[in-house]
Amino acid sequence: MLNDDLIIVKLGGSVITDKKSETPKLRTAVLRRLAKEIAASGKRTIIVHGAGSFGHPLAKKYKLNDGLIEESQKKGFALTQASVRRLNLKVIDVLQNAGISAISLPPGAILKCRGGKVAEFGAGAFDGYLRAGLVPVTFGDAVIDESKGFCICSGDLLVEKLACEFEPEKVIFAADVDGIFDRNPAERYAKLLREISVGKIGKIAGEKSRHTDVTGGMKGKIESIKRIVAKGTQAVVLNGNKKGRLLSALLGKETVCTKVEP
Ligand code: IP8
Repeated sequence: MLNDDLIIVKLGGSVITDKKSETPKLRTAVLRRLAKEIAASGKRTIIVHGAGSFGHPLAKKYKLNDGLIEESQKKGFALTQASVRRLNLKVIDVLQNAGISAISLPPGAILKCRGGKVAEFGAGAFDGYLRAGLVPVTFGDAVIDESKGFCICSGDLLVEKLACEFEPEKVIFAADVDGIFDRNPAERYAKLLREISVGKIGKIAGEKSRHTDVTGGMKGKIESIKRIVAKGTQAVVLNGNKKGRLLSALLGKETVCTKVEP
């Protein structure tokens, strides 16, 4: 389903929440600005957001990504879903206040995983809302896994699945770093890669997040990007904390970022 006027935007959990916090904490001002940038672009979008401090600490505490091993995890599963949905409703609220007709599509209600990979996917729901001129918003969630009971479905995995189904113009990851670096960006002499081909990205190590990230940080993102770009869609990684970069990328204007080309 080719949608060459559609852009998938991933709002990283480390951008829209305070990921270092062990308790859920929204970064309201950043989220409001990003919402305004999306609205100002006038682009047709699907928005995916990460879970940040609303999901990762709970998912880690109850070992949800290991699957269903013991009874006590069921409580953790329910608590995690409720928490990420609270975040999602806050995101929807901010997007609507910015003038975006955002509607929520919770993964826990519309998809199933198998072995940690998305198996059954409600693409029809996204398509229906897009055709109605609405903006579907989905997010990293705790979901049913047919082989291990349950698992964590990350926002990046959803972006990958959506990109595969909808073949958008591009996908944009608003992260908490300027893009993809040639080594750990915390290291001296780390260089931002402005443009890179999918063939070369395989050699970039990607750093696993230092915080309570159960879904792999930049390392996991690079794996998803490789698969998205291999299907012919351009991927852009930029810093969502820096004003105007998301808007520029949405409009196809030059900005500080990494572009991964097919
Ligand atoms: O923040 C993780 O999604 P992500 C979802 O996109 C949970 O990696 C529930 C931790």
